[in-house]
Amino acid sequence: MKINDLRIDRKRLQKSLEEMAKIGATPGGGVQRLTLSDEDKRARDLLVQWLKGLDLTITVDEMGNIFGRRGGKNNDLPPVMSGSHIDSQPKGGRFDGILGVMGPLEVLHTLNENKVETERPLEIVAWTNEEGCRFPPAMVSSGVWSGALDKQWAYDKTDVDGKRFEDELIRIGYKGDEPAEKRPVHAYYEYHIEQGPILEKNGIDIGAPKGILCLHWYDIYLEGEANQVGPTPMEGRHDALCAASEMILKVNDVPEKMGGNMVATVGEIQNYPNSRNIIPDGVHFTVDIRSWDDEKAIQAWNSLQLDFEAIAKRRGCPIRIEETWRVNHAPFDENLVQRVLETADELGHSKLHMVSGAGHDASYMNQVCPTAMIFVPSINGRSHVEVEETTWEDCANGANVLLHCMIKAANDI
Ligand code: HGY
Ligand code: MN
Ligand code: MN
Repeated sequence: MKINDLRIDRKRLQKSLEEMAKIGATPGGGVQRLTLSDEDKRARDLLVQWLKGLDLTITVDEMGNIFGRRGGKNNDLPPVMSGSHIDSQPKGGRFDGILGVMGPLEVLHTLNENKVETERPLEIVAWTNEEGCRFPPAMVSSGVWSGALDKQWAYDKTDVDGKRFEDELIRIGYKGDEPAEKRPVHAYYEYHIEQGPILEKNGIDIGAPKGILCLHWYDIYLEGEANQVGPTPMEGRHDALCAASEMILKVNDVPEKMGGNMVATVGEIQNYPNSRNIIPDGVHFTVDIRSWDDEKAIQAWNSLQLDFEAIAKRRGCPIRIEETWRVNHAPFDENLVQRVLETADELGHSKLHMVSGAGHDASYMNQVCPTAMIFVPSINGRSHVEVEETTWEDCANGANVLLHCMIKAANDI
């Protein structure tokens, strides 16, 4: 068969996604595969089994990143790599991340069965802890691998139950020996659902992001004064939850205050002692700010800090702020992005040059090698929810674009 006529096996891709969706399946039709959980382990074991079935050389590194390598004619050349993540949000969807692992798996399967040889080796990767919900921050393992984050700092991160990242990695048997250190990669493609409404709204098959917004994460801790809600007058209370409430609305207002092209969200909050007849004396909440303009995101944060300090002072609730994590916006390699657009064209798909509001491991890979992404539509623009959905046809379309982008890149000399 001529290379240009190669297509992935749509049914096999669908079946692999359906198999993975059974691991951590939730009653609402989504998945819960929190990073380094038993469900994550089962999905990893299944992936490794499938990688072995394709005769790939498998390595697991110190961060639990799983690599599968398919040799080329010249194995001294840096590989073409494609991957994403297996872990999910607490009530996540059946496509976020896993499509970007099953896609390249299907690509390699298609190349094997058609006995296609490429100049360069090809590698599939499943990055540990892309979501960052159990162990903040997100994309931590591609961050360590790319040299942007410190391995020990990541190892010492704890979840709400105080379990350490490294201990959980050992517990599930995926703390590998391979150093989690960058090495030359010729091109990195990440295949992912859009997780937003744009492609569907415009009736477009394939998205080619020009890059990913910056992501800034902060943690805010407030101290109040607990007391019986009945006898304690309103005057003179130090109610940590009221202080937090005022701050949370400031977060919601800051994008407009900064002139737009920004999102800011409080997604997580813990309130203590969280009893209906005790005035709260402790609150922790998170802040997530994203923009294409790194500087503007920092200005937004500086403005919020001033607001927070003033509210904390007025309410007599001492505040502690942690600047948890920042990753700059990631402008992708223009040649690789152009290749996605051209390949979509060649395959007869409509395509759109856009921006990714969601963070991906490609944010860090973009710091160490030429990087681009391939998006397919999210039905109703929903993601990080159990109803996350992409049609099987769209899944196949994106995988075919990935197939030909990888072949072209693997034959670049
Ligand atoms: O936060 C994100 O956008 C990604 O899901 N980690
Ligand atoms: Mn994802
Ligand atoms: Mn996600």
